[in-house]
Amino acid sequence: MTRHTPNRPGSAKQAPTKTANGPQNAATPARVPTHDLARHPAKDALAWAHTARFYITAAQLHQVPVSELPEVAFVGRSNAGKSTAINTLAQQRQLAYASKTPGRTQHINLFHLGPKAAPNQLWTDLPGYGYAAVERSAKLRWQEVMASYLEVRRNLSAVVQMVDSRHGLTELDRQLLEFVTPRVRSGEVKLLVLLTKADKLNRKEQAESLRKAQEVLADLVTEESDVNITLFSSLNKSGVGDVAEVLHGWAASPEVAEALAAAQAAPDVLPDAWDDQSQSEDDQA
Ligand SMILES: Nc1nc2c(ncn2[C@@H]2O[C@H](COP(=O)(O)OP(=O)(O)O)[C@@H](O)[C@H]2O)c(=O)[nH]1
Ligand SMILES: [Mg+2]
Repeated sequence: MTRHTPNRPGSAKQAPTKTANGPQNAATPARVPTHDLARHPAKDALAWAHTARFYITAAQLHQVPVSELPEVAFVGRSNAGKSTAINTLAQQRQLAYASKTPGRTQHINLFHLGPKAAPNQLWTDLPGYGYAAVERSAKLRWQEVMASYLEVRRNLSAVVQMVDSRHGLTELDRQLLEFVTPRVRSGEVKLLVLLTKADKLNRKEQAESLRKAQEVLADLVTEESDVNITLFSSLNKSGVGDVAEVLHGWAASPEVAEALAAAQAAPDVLPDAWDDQSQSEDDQA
C-alpha cells in the first residue's frame, strides 16, 4: 500500500518519512537503545489514533470552541464511507456515527487525540454533502456551513476528503475543494484524499481510480503544497496504517501541546494581543 503524490514530474517532494521517532541516517551510527529500534511508526500511529475521543458536537459553526490545536477536517459525500473510515482509523466501533441511512449526520462533531492532559490534534467530522433526498434549501445551508467552516477555522491544518473509489471526485467534491484551494496551494492547509471502499475494485480498477484522482488534484499541487491520495478500505484495512501515520505526523509536538493545555487551564497567561486578534477575527466571521 503506497501513497501517491499527484503528478509532479521530477518532484523531490516526499511523503512523510518513516523516521519520526528519531533519525535513521546512515551517517549516524545506531547508538539508540534497542527498544527504540524496535518501534514501528504505523503501530505507534495506530495507538495514537486509538486515543480519539469525543470532544463536542455543534449544530452551528459559532458553537464550535476556538482552538489553537492543529485541526483535521474530515469531509466527503454522504455514503462515501467517512464515518466508517473514522471508526476504522480510531479502531473504535462507534466513535463516529456510521449509518445505512445516508444524510443523517448533520452536526459538526469534534474529537481530541493524544494525551488526555495535552491533546495534540483535533478531528472534525463535518456533515456529509450531496445526499439526493435532501431538499434544496438544506443543501444550500450545508454548503454555507461547510464553506464558512473551512474558511473561518484559523487552526485548520488539513482536510481529509473521502471519495468513493468507484465514483472518483464528483462535481460536489471539486466544489468543496475550491473552498480550500488557495490554502492548499500555498501549503497552509494539507490535503489527503482517501479513495474509499477500495475492496470493491480489482487491481486494475484501483490503479485507474488513483490515476484519475491524481489528474484532478494535479491542479492543487505546487512546490509548497502537501497533497496526497491513497486507496483505502475499512473492510480489509488497506491504507489504514499509512493514513494513521500521515495524521500522526500532523499532530502538535509535545511541547506545543503542553503549552496549549497550560494556556487553556490558565487563559490569563495569554498575551493581550492574542485576545484582541481572535476577537476581531471572530467579529468579522
Ligand atoms: N465494502 C465496503 N463498504 C464500506 C466501506 N466503508 C464503508 N462502507 C459502507 O458504505 C456505507 C456508508 O458508510 P458510512 O461510513 O456510513 O458513510 P458516510 O455517510 O460517508 O459516513 C455503509 O453501508 C458502510 O458499511 C469499505 O471500506 N468497504
Ligand atoms: Mg456518516
